[in-house]
Order: sequence, then structure tokens, then C-alpha cells
Amino acid sequence: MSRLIIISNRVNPPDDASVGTAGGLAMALAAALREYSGIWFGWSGQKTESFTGQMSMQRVGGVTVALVDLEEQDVQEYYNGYANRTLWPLFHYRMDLAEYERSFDEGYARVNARFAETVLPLIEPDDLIWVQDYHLIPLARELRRRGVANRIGFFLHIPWPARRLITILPRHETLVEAMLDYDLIGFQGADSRDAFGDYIEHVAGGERVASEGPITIVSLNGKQVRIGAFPIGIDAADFTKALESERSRDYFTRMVDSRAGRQMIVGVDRLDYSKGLEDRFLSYELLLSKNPDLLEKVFLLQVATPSRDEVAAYQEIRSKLDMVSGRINGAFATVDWVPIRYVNHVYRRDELSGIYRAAAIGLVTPHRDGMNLVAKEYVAAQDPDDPGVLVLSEFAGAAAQMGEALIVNPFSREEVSDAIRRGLTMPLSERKRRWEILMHGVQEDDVEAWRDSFVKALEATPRSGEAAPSEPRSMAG
Ligand code: GDG
Repeated sequence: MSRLIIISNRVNPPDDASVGTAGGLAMALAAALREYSGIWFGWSGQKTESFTGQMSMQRVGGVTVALVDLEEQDVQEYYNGYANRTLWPLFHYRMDLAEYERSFDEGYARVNARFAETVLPLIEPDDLIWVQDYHLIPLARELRRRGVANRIGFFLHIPWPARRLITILPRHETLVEAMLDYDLIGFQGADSRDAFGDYIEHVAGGERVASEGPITIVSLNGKQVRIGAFPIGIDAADFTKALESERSRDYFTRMVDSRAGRQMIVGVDRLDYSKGLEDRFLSYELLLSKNPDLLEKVFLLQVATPSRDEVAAYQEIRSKLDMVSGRINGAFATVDWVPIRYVNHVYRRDELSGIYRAAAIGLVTPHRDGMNLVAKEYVAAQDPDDPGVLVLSEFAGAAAQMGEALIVNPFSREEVSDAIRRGLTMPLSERKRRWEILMHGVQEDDVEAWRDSFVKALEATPRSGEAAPSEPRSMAG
């Protein structure tokens, strides 16, 4: 088996999979590297006076990591700038929030070149290289410039936007052309894969050459690249194990006690404008005002972990949510009932699992999301004999796999409010039927299946000059 070199912006393997506070991506990548031997390379999260390219190698949670520090200017232009103020909003359909500054572009290109230069000595000829996410789109181009002929794959965790949106990005052609230096590009779903294919065909003047299963081959300027849908999953087995822990049970009991006979609705999100939290609060407010019988009978627990707080749009959404939750609580609360418990703490994974299990509704209503792992975690945490109901945005990648959830348009407060009401009163037999199908999917399409299908597809990709083990069917005719 080839070694796997994973390259991502941040490197943060959890110390212990069941208790860590790392996000979904980190969990998935750590699991990938525990199975395949290899190295995880990326930014340490630390800043240095001037960039040296010196790596610190460590073993964390059974994974070898290689970390590099970045300069303040790199962090501002590449991470807070191009990645989080240009690409993130645009790819989440928030062109009103996307900022275009040439210095961001330059910082993005510089850090990608620095990553390539630094990781180069670690790469051996047979290694598979797997680059993660929107921070590192041009990395393959920088590696090829330095003579790397290995197979290089890329996975985009966020949506690839429709072609009319991506063309808003200044110098979008350069960004997309650089992607042709990958051998395999993975997206969360067919939507994003097809939007990328559309761009190649209708904007860049290339073509779709062939397709087989989830993989399409596109060609541009004499180069061919495989693009595919590889929906990411959670470590369902590990999540189930976490539920058996004492801490998870404690949290479950604590929530049941504090519910005091009321029904609980739960939301867990990074505090990000893409997650649709303001609309979620307003939908819940509508639920309360339209259904007086629910007053004092339900509450919403929203865990929102602060993130990217150096970016102004994140400070704004945070104050907005403080205001809206405060207003709703002020209007509806009684001496012994608070309708929204709005919490900015970070919880351990085992604690979260107990919290999810105590909730009658999992409320997952992002305006846009590549996948959304919270939807899958909520399902994995349910009691098979008395499962809760998942209310899920049609604009989360997860909706394509989780049709048994109550699928809603997160922009329609009425729809969301009606779905919550329906979930709260759904008969046990229907809850069980829906949950069993959802749970089966969460277990089958777990993070291991995601990793294996991507890595196998990358292994099966011919290196330039090699014949493919089996060529996909031609699209001609
Ligand atoms: C990106 C894409 C895609 C949240 N609060 C706490 C906590 N979390 C964990 C959740 C979940 C993860 O963070 C969030 O994952 P999501 O998938 O929901 O969202 P993003 O962070 O935006 O992730 C997304 C994902 O990449 C993977 O490809 O699904 O579409 O945007 O695992 O549980 N974890 C802990 N404490 C918290 O307080 N321990």
C-alpha cells in the first residue's frame, strides 16, 4: 500500500477520537491516516516573525504530523483574506460578503508556494498526495512546478458554486486551470461535480470526455482530470462507542433532568453565516407565535462555537445572534422557562453525543453547506427505541443522502416552523421508520467508506504516460 500524504490548511488530529473537540474534517483525516501510514502536513496555527519553512514533526493521536508556522501577513492575506473573505462567502452563495483584494490573491499564491516548497522533501516517489479544501486549490500546480510527478488528489469540502457565480471571481480562469494539475478532484455531491463540469465545458471551453459511476473525465488544454462525487461521512462506529461512555450518559441524564418534561430542539454549528442561524431563530420564533400550545412545552438549545472571529462578517453575525436570541427570550420567557438556550461554549464530542440523544428534533438549517456532519451525528446519537426527528435544509449536501429527514427550505420560516411542529408530534412508528433508513445510510456511507473510495479512485488514476487500469466509458455518441 502506498503512503498517504495529506495536506490541509490546519493540522489538528484529535488526541482521542471519542473525547476530542476537533471538527468533522479533522476527525475524518485522522481516521484516514491511522489506516494508511503517512504524514499530515499543514499550518501549525502559530505565527512566526519571518517564514523559515522549518517543520516540526510530531506524533499526535497515532498520526505523524508535520507543522509549519506562517507569518502574520500570510495569515491575514491567505487565511483571513482569500480563503475566508473571498472564497468561503462566494462558494456559499454570499456574493454580498465576498471581498476581492489583489493582496489576498498574492498572499494565497505565496502560501501555496510555501506549502509546496516545505513539504517537497517529505514526498517519496510512490506516495499518494491528498490535498484538502479551498485553502489549497493551486497546491498541485506548485508541486508540479517543483517536479512532483506523484498522483495528487484534491477534495473540496465546501460547495462548488454554479457557473454564473464562480465567474464573478476575478481571475477565476487561473484558479480553475491550476486545478487541472490534480489527477482526481472530489466533491461532496453530484451537484458540485456537475457545476464544475459545466464551468469546464461552458466557460473554459473544455469538454466532458467520459463518465463511469460517480466519476467524470473532463479535458481542457490537452489535460484530462477525473472529477467525482465522494460524499463525506462520520465515524459512525466511534460515535456509537462515545454514546456508551460515562460522560455521554451523564450529559444525556443532565439534559433529560433539565428538560423537565419539555421537548428539546437542538442545533450545533460553528458560528458561521452559512449555517442560517438567524433564520433558524426567526423560524423558531414563528413556531412559538403560531402555536401557543407549545409555549413552555419546548425549548431550543443552540450550541454555536465561535469561529474565524478575526473576520468582520463573523463578528457581525455573532452580535446579530446575541440580539435576536435576546429579543426572542425577552418576548417569550417566563419565570421558569427560557425558549432559547444559546450557548457559545465548545463541548467534547462525548458530551455532544449525550446532548443530541436528548433532543426530540435535530435542527440543521444551513443556507448552504458542502455536506454537514452534524445532521449525521444527530442521527447516529438517537435511541433506536425512541428516535428524534431530523429537520434538514435542502441546501446541505447531506440532503441528497438523507431523504427520510424532514427536508426544508431554510429561507422559508413557515416551512421550517411547520416541519418542527410536525417532528414534535410525529408518531413513534414513523419516527422509527425514518430513523432506521437514515441510520443505515450513516453507517454504510461512513468516513471510512469516503476515504477508501477516494483513495482507491486516486490509486486507479493513471499517471501521465500510464494506461488506466480500466478506462471509463466514453461519453461520445
Ligand atoms: C466543513 C463544511 C462539511 C461543532 N461544535 C462543536 C463541535 N462541532 C463539530 C460538529 C461537527 C463539526 O464540528 C462541524 O462539521 P460540519 O460538517 O457541520 O461543518 P463545517 O465545520 O462547516 O465543515 C461541511 C465538513 O467540512 C466536512 O467535509 O460537512 O459542509 O462546511 O463534527 O460536531 N465539536 C465539538 N464541540 C463543539 O462544541 N467537539
